[in-house]
Amino acid sequence: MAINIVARCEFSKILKRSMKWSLILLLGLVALAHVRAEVEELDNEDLLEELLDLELDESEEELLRQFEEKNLNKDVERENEIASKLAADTNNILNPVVEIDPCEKMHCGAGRVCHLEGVTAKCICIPECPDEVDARRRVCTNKNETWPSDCSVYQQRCLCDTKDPGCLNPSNTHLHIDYYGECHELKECTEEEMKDFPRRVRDWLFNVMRDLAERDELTEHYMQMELEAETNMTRRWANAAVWKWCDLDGDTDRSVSRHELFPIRAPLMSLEHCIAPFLESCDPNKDHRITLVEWGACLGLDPSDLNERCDDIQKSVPHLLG
Ligand SMILES: *[C@@H]1O[C@H](CO)[C@@H](O)[C@H](O)[C@H]1NC(C)=O
Ligand SMILES: *[C@@H]1O[C@H](CO)[C@@H](O)[C@H](O)[C@H]1NC(C)=O
Ligand SMILES: [Ca+2]
Ligand SMILES: [Ca+2]
Repeated sequence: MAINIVARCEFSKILKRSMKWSLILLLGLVALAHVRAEVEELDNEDLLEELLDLELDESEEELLRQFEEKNLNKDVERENEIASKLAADTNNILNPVVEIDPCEKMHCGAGRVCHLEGVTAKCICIPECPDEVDARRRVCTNKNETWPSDCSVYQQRCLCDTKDPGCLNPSNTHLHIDYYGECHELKECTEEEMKDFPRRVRDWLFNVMRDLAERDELTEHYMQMELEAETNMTRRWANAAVWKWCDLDGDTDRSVSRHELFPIRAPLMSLEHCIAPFLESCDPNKDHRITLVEWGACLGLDPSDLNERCDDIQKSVPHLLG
């Protein structure tokens, strides 16, 4: 994080001096710092997916895929953004005519990459996933099978979707990630642990919000809510709770469905064995939707402290130049 901030400051200074070669080096540094920050996030904070005994129908599955992809694409998009800035700069210096890459505007989704056939851009199944030696990259699927990485799961699903010989089992068209980490017997959450859990989630949510604010990755609207949370203790947990609830509500129907919980459930499952029962407890009327009042209640917050203040623009575009 510190590296990131330092890199950004340095970056704008150097930009002013128009030292283009340093700039290119620096972009590399920003990219590196960014990747580090992302890895940290995955390790300790970016926690969440689905455990709830899911019986998925096709449309739910599609929704789930979109969530998986959104998570995955966040990293890829950022890297691409940095890479294309770098490319643009290099081009301006070396070659004023910028070539248009037909793949640049192509969004292929998880497990797929853009491939040029002559001048035609096509999405194909990713030919090779990086060799993963880090056990923390392993994922557990809905079939309770451990795969080496999320990439390998998406790749397999793509191979089955396209009836490629690399498809190991036709049912793998329905393969998805249940949680990050190896499949294992899920430990039971004791009553004692559960009692303390809402407080821990509150803390965690506030810390995530603060962290995003420091990295300038919240919209102006949520920046204001974060500022309020910093300066007013009574608003601290409530604002973080409202922000996360709005953030999870991807289709902005003002309720969080089971599948919209994916981005917090999947990464947290292996780290926090209470997350599944906790999220269950957030839907006491079992209608599969979590309202803001239900969300607040399961976090131990008073409904009168919760103002439904969602930003209409759901996601800010992270600005590279601060
Ligand atoms: C999933 O697999 C793990 C390890 O292979 C096993 O310990 C666990 O009991 C399995 N879970 C279920 C629900 O079958
Ligand atoms: C803090 O927030 C509470 C609840 O919204 C409000 O009543 C109070 O006036 C605020 N305090 C300050 C110092 O802004
Ligand atoms: Ca929703
Ligand atoms: Ca409900």
